[in-house]
Amino acid sequence: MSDTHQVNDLISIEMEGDTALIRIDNPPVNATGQVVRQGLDEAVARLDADAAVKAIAIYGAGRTFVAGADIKEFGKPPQPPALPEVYDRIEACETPVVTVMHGTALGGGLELALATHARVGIDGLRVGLPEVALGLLPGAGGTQRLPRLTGIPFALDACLSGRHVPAQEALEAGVIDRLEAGEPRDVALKTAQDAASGVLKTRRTGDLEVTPDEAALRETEEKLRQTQPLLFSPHKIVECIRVASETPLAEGLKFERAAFMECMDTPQRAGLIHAFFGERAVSNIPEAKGEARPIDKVGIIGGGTMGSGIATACLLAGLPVRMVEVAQEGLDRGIATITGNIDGAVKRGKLPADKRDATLAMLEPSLQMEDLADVDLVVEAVFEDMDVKKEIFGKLDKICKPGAIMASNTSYLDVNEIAAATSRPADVLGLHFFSPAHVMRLLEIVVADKTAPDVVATGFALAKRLKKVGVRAGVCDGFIGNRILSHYGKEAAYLVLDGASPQQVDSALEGFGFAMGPHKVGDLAGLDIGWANRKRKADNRDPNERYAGAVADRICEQGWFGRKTGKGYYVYEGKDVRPNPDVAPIIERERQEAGITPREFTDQEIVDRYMTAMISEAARVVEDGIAKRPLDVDMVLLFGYGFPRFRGGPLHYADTIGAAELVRRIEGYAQEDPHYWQVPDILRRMAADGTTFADMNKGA
Ligand code: 3H9
Repeated sequence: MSDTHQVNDLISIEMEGDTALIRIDNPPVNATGQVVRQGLDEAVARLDADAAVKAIAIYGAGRTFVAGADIKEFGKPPQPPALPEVYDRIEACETPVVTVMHGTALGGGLELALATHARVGIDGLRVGLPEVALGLLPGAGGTQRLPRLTGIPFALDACLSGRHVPAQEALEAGVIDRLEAGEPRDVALKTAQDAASGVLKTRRTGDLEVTPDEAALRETEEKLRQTQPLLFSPHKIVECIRVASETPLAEGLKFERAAFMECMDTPQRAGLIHAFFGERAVSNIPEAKGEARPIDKVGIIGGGTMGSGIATACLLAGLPVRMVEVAQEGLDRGIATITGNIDGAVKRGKLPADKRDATLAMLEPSLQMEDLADVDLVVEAVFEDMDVKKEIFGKLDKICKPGAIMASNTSYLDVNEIAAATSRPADVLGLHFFSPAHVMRLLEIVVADKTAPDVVATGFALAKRLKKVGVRAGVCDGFIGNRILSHYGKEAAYLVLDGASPQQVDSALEGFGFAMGPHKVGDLAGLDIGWANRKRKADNRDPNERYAGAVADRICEQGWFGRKTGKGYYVYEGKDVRPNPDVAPIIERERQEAGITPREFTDQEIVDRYMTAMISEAARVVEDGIAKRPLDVDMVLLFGYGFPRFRGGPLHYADTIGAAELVRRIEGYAQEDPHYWQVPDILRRMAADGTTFADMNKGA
């Protein structure tokens, strides 16, 4: 007979003969918030004091074991008991305590298991210490106990990659002692009985010694210095693991705790946690939650880089694709690109090799638009020309079945105008993918005036299916991302005209954390794209605006479009990349023609001006309602534009500067160029009432 009682709302104890089962029930992911910590502490203390209890097993209710500490508590005043203290008390118990894990055991969840005296995984389990992705380190014993079980190389890899380790690998590495099948409660009972009878060996992890491995530590330190010089927590992780190999557990835990608190105090931790919740919050809007239309087959118009990338993304998600091109040559090129993409996915381990052929077989190439009659969604991905797009949508209107969704992958154009070319604008929206579309995670879901709610919901459902981060955007030139980009892109050009070199601008921004500076990005994307865009807008150029495209235009006139032509701002020869020596004279001539006396900029000035420009336009995008919340802008920049994740996004970063300082900066810059530098009204209001973008995220 079992006898169950609640320790508190989230923790219960079930007695089965001389064994006890502790159940953690804190949906959705059993995070160890204060009530869980308190309940666990009480339950274990009570059972350990009971001489009739021969073994204790801890398991989780619901879809997963414990996914870690409760991230929502971070940055707030800590509430006792602290997680490491609870775990130390569990490890110290006289009664054997074992853990049974299912789903994912992550961070503080795995650390709980490491502090118990044996660990059993249920098939399908994944374990990991992903704290590094939050700017933290495993702070409840993970850096000290894991190397005692697995050795240093495995612990370094687990803590620095944060990856979710499959159960079999965890078993082989010594993280878990057994792998079993069954329901968590049943396996927990059997495990407790085995521990009580001695069939399952139990021991304290802290009693084990770490095998020293100086070479692995040195090599990792050196690699991190080169690859992650700006991040704080990875370096601290290595320090902690080194200490684990040199000192007894108690001292190591003290060191780890201090290092964890240091990480907790960094702005990187705040930025990365903003990114964690932002990624989830973008789809936490009523429009995303409505009923979606079923999508079983996708049509794609255009086999260029974008069309092929979108087709690849759909195929990898198991969605059949019909791809239409106007000429056989274009179709062949598209098929070749998709085949290459799929082979790349196999090589990178994204697709099992035995699924390659079946995945490619879901692609149906066609030269007839009429073949799109049976698809549920069409994504048009031809070049940016309004007349061409209108013609295509006019045809689609006649071809597509009732209820089919018609989407444009336009990156700038007016989706209302495109929708008006059909008799069913409610079925039209923008789905703006980012190149390469099978790799980049951002999808802007552009909602036009007449787009139906279930069409918007389908956009979000598609993003989820393609494992993308779908962000709602309103209609304007460039939507969220490209509108902001075209503004701060000008500042990069002004900096060069006024005295910085393209290389200095790039290296200053790489020093801030961008993977690549704007000129390298331009070379990679193709300078001809911006050139075409500037020509498109030439007739409507504002005479008061300082022209930013002069240098880039001269470069393009030489036929230098960046990487694909071997030359742009840089020269590309194999792996060798160096500044293009012919660009400096071009810049010089443009400065002379504009009567500019070049001046020196420090890297900090470059970063300040560039970031202030980005923040200004990002603020206006929120003010105009193109983005619903500041966090939507942040996620667009993080997932589509290489913004450094540890800085959280431009508007999260803006809060670290403060609205008043931003206004002061813009007013200062405006003395040179009052047209470009204008204080957004929203920023002025925020400066006056002392509010932040974070406040707006909370309110929305
Ligand atoms: C840590 O443990 C520190 C310790 O070392 C030391 C402490 C002293 N807390 O992702 P999903 C929410 S640091 C609070 O959509 P999935 C999430 O926001 C922690 N909330 O589901 C979402 O809420 P909503 C180390 C959390 O099935 C809901 O749960 N651990 C937490 O795609 C569902 O999440 C990690 O970093 C949390 N820890 O993926 C693991 N986790 O529905 C972080 C999730 O309101 N978590 N939520 O939007 C994950 O990686 C994934 O959530 C997981 C499930 C793989 C577990």
